[in-house]
Amino acid sequence: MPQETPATFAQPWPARDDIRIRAVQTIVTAPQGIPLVVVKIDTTQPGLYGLGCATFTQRWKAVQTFVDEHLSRLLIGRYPGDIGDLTRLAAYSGYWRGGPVTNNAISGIDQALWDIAGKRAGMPVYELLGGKVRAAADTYIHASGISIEECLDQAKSFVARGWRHVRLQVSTPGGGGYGAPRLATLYPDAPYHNGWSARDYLRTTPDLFAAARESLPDNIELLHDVHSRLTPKEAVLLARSLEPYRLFFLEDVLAPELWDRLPEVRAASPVPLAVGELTTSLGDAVRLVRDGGVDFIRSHISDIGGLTPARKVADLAELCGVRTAWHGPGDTSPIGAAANVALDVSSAAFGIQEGHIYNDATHEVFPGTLRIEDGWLTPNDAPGWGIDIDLQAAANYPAELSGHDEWAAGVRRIDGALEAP
Ligand code: GCO
Ligand code: MG
Repeated sequence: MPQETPATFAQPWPARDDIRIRAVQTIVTAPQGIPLVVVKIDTTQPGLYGLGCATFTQRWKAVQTFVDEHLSRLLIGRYPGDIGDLTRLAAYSGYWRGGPVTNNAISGIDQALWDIAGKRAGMPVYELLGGKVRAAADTYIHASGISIEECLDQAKSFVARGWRHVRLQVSTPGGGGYGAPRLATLYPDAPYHNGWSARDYLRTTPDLFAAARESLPDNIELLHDVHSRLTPKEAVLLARSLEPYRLFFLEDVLAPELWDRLPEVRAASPVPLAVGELTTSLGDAVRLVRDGGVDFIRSHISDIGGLTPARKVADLAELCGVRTAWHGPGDTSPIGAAANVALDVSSAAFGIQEGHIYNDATHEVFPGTLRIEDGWLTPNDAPGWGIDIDLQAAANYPAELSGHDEWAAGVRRIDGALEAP
């Protein structure tokens, strides 16, 4: 049972009833080998609790401490319906704001409070947001391979299972490639044998898409993730070389440090650009949408503070003609995935949703986890997120430190210089 802490911070105004936050705890579990962080908020009403995604898989211990030691005492005794005030308090009380640790901690609280609000209203969260503007969210899925052939075989199997959008990644020489298995080095004489070469990546990537257009049905949409590795000029060269293959989007051509250059790259790019999984504040996301740097905004919503800020981004995107493609990889808990879908079906700015196939163990830990069917994600109609957690099952999958550190340590150019992972 979560530990009960005495109320420290008084309710600032009379609440409309006497339900109060009783306990706040983080749960860390790794049913698919990836540490997932979830915040559980219990209330004084027996059986009424909420769950929120706080997954910063690489630094989960920091998020856990942040919630359990710093934020929970601000919340105990407060009325759970004051979501705006409670999340602003969580942010302002630290004085310095933003960043993935802070925002994931706040997101855990924010999404758990939305879950409670839905359960109290007897409504799914998408309905609290104004209700559906579409029946379901179309998703894209990741196909990858050590060779072009292997990648396209996987893509074909996804198409056969109903997907209309497939992201293609193929291995590049050395250990630093993104999104596909490691390949033996081609650079035995270089200072760092397992390095990654932007030059070779730019030369070979169009071959993958040329082959895809020849062997996949013509109506299938193709996507690709660069993972922040290029200079602005290289980004334009890649985008132009991919023009004949009609990409749905080209993702993360530049690292966040270079985002000021996105408008010029976008202006010169014949393919739509998707950016944003590395936004770590609402302000970052707003600048990308407002300043003309992106065709698709794809924040990881717990990294900008949860549903409350993300719905503002969705509204701004609608007004600016930008579409959403919320980040939804395996380091998003099923609660976070449900939050993505609640936004997807309730926002006119929806573009596409990144899909992830959760394994059986994840379904066991999180009953109600959404399943992609024929490429579509349909929200759960149960109140709140409609997703539960089995604490005993969660404990059967203890988390270890993320393997991302080991991988990132090897992402280097062939001269040995570290590269953005
Ligand atoms: C994506 C991403 C992820 C990230 C991962 C980092 O587009 O899905 O780039 O796969 O690399 O979330 O932890
Ligand atoms: Mg990405």
